[in-house]
Amino acid sequence: MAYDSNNIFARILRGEIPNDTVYEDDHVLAFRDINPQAPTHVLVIPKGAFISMDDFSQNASDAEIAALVRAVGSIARDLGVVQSGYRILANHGRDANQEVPHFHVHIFGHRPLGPMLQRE
Ligand code: DGP
Repeated sequence: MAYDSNNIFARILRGEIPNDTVYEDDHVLAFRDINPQAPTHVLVIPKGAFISMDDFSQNASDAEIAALVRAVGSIARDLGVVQSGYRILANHGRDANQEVPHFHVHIFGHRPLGPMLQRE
C-alpha cells in the first residue's frame, strides 16, 4: 500500500487544515484530537510520510523513532498526566479500526480510562 499524501494528517502537516498544536520539533507534530475521547486526547505524529506502525517501525530512521518516543514522554509530562496516569495507543490496520493512514500515537488522560480493551 502506498502512502496517501492527501490523508488528513498530511494536510495538517502542510498547513492546509488548522490544528490545535501542543508540541512540534524537527520530526514530530502533536495536536489535540478533533473528537476527544478523554479530557486530554492528543495525537502525536511523525512529520515523515509513514502509513502506520508497521511502516514507521521498518522505514523510519533511528532519529525519527527516537524523536517520536521522546516526544510522547515529554508531551505527557507537559500535559500533566504523569502522576494521574495516561494511556498511549496506536491503531494499525483494519482490525484496529485505523481511520487515518498516517502513523499516529494517541495519548489519553485526565480521567480513569477503564479496561485496556472492550471484551467481546
Ligand atoms: P485512528 O482511528 O487511530 O486512525 O484515529 C484517528 C483520529 O484522528 C480520531 O481520533 C479522530 C482524529 N481526527 C480525524 N480527523 C481529524 C482532524 O482533521 N483534526 C484532528 N485534530 N483530529 C482528527
